[in-house]
Amino acid sequence: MLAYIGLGSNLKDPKEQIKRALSALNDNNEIELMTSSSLYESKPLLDIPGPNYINAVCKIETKLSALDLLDLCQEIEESQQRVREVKWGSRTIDLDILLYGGQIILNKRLSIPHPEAINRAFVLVPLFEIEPEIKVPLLGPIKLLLDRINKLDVKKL
Ligand code: ROI
Repeated sequence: MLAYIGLGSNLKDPKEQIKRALSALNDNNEIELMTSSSLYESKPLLDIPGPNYINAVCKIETKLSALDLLDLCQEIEESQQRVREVKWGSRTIDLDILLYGGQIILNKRLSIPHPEAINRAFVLVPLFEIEPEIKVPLLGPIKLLLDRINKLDVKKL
């Protein structure tokens, strides 16, 4: 299965956090890391006070189920001592499964396509960089999704 994961960090050397998480994905036997986007910098969403975020998106090939992939993402978050005191608060590392094949998944632990992330510039811009022709289930071609948002919100590093 092809899947896309969004990564974000705004604490404790964010660029290093993203790189560590990408290596952890790559080191896993059940995952082949196919591509990762450039790093992008943006202000915290909704102008919530805090350091700027670094974000990236990667494309993986995996035989893991969506829920097993979620477990793995959460293990990686924990191994990087994720701090997340409050919802919308700063965090050392965040891994979101954005897309899992063309599947639509809705259960207690997982909503795919990721309902919030997939509308955000810091996800759409790096996803477009690595997969300009992708169609997001339920939502359509990424090109059209990008046209609706303000791409100036993110700066390519
Ligand atoms: N803001 C930005 N710019 N990037 C993120 O990855 C991010 N992640 C979050 C919230 C707190 C919503 N804000 C963010 O979870």
